[in-house]
Amino acid sequence: VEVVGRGTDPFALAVVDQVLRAAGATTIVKLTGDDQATVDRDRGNGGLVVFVGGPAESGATALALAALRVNGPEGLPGGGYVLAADRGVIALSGVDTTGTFYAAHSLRQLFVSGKSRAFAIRDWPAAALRGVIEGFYGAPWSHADRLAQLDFYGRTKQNMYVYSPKDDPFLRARWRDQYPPEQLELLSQLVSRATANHVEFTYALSPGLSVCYSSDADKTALVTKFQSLWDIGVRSFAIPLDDISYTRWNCDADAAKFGSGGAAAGAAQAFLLNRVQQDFIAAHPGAERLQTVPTEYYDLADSPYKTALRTQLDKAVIVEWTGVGVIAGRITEKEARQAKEVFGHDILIWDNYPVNDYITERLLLGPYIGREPGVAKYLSGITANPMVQAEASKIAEFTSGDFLWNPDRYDPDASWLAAIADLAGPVAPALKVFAENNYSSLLVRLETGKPDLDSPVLRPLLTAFWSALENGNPRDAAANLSRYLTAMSTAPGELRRGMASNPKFLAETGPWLDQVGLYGQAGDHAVKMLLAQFDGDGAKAWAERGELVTALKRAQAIRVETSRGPRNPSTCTDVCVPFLNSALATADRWFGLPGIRPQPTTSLGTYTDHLPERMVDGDPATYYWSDRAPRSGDAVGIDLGTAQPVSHVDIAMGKPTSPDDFVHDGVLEYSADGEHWTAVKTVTEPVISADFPDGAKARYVRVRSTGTQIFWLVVREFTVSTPDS
Ligand code: LTM
Repeated sequence: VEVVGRGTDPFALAVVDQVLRAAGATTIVKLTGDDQATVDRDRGNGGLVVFVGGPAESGATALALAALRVNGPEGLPGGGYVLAADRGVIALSGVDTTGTFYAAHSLRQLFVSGKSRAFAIRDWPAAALRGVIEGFYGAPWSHADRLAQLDFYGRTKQNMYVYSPKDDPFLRARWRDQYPPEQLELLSQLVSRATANHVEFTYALSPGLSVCYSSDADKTALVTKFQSLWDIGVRSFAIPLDDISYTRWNCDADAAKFGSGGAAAGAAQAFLLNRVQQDFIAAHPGAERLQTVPTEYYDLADSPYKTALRTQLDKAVIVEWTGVGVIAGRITEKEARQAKEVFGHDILIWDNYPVNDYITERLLLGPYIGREPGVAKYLSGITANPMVQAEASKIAEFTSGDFLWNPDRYDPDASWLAAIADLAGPVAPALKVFAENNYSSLLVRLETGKPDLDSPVLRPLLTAFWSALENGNPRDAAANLSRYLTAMSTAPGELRRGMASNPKFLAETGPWLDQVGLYGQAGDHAVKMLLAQFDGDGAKAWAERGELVTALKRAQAIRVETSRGPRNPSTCTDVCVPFLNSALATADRWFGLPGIRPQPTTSLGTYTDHLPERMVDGDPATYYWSDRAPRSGDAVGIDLGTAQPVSHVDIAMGKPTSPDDFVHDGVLEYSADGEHWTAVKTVTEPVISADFPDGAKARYVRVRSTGTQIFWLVVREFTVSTPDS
């Protein structure tokens, strides 16, 4: 029996229904608690009686709590609740309807975990605003992604979603245009789903690329657009002004009215925002507070721009800030307090984690770290900016939501394991292996001030294996290492089978899954190769070497299309490839092969998929292509892994269709330690063939530009020979 009131939250009730049915209830009777006699009679019938609704929703729950000797939720912050159970009675009582909804989700968690039948929980969030801002560059999330996200926020007790995808034309490039009806209908579905999950849907319009701040017409265009969203139920609005120029006006009228410089930009933005605040937000009872992202969103240094915002922007407006740095490694309590002072407004953090639009070859699957618990005291809240990969973002989102609920008790590692279990269910162990090989980010651990690195489990296993091999007793360490490498190689298959009901996750992570699997395979062959060599079994070692090289090549040939062009995924970063190269170098010494396995080095970026690896792939038809012309000091070359005797170098730059793409003015040089360099010859031609001086030892060989070049750089092959090769 469910005992409800007239105001009981229907969405909380739906969750309770699901929980009871999943627990085996076949008949659920709903009674209104207003009729105490009815409730008493039913309790006498011996069924489970569930009271749903806080003081504002149902009068009956208070009586049930009193009978259970548990205090009600009165006085808790918004979203707080009391959940209690004993002797066939369960009571869910939120301080508001959101609190009751959260109580229902906590009940679900308790039922799933099979924990005790008698409990009394009093729970509330530390931060008022907790959620996600879809604010990245690149392909916006799909409608299905967003619906799934909103459900996820609801059950992880996050109450905010900001709709701000940079590449939705109706938000930035064509911000003045009204949505076509079919798109408005989709937004309307998102708003309804957000409501059902007690999530505030914030609509963020970014006019900064073309707006004329002083123009009546543009203010009207903004308000008209907001009104169209208000009409479909949106009650929360933002005007982000990040990633725009404030040294250039979009109209002469702004120059005439505000002048120039940072103070003028702040004044212009405050002028427009204040008008929207007055003409739209204040004129719409029920509207949430307006939010903005200032153009200086990434630091704490006071400036004429920030002074203008601080003194002229309406105090009702909430200002978003990313912490110190666009991707803040850590955010301290002190910084949060300073942000409030410097910007002079309530602060909402736009946290650029796990967003990967600036490193599209990586997935960021580690936990949320580096934010001091005390930040919640000074902030309105935090919204995390996620990855293009919506489903994979849930790992980090789960943990940031967890932090915001109770930062003092937050344990990133425990939260991360819970996030993985939540996403993968029975195949959580495989997801854990996958995630720990896509783990590093720019965030740092509060305890150490250092970032998490990729492959935290694999690293010590490798170290133990190398030292055991050197000590002549490699079996146990090899077995431990192989067990983990096998888990890496089987993880893709296990996840593809075990998470078949989440095809989106599998599709968006596919190239990374394949690569982790192949590195696992290659690593396993490396261990077998080195053990065979240890046993003196050359034939087996050679066969394993072949398998290793095949798997490594396949891993490095994987491509993923991203907003920054095609990329080779980067998993197990700085661990797998160096291990495989060292294993090959060790084996090749034993086989009597030259043992040179150069890694490409470059100070330049890469144009599309013409990756640096292509200058060491032995194929002159493929090439590395820089993404700009080399400046003085830029260099391209190879790293041989260890300092060793070198005899000759051949370099082929340029290509038939871009014959000038070479270093016209440079020097060829080598170094054993990367610090002290010896020049071999000056470089003025695209093709170089040179001998090293007798007795030369090098780990690094490079061509360094000594002047500013006009042309980009193509390197087809960069080959170094040893005296015995
Ligand atoms: O961080 C902000 C306020 N703006 C942009 C984001 O849209 C972008 O996703 C991140 C990460 O590249 N950096 C920004 O500057």
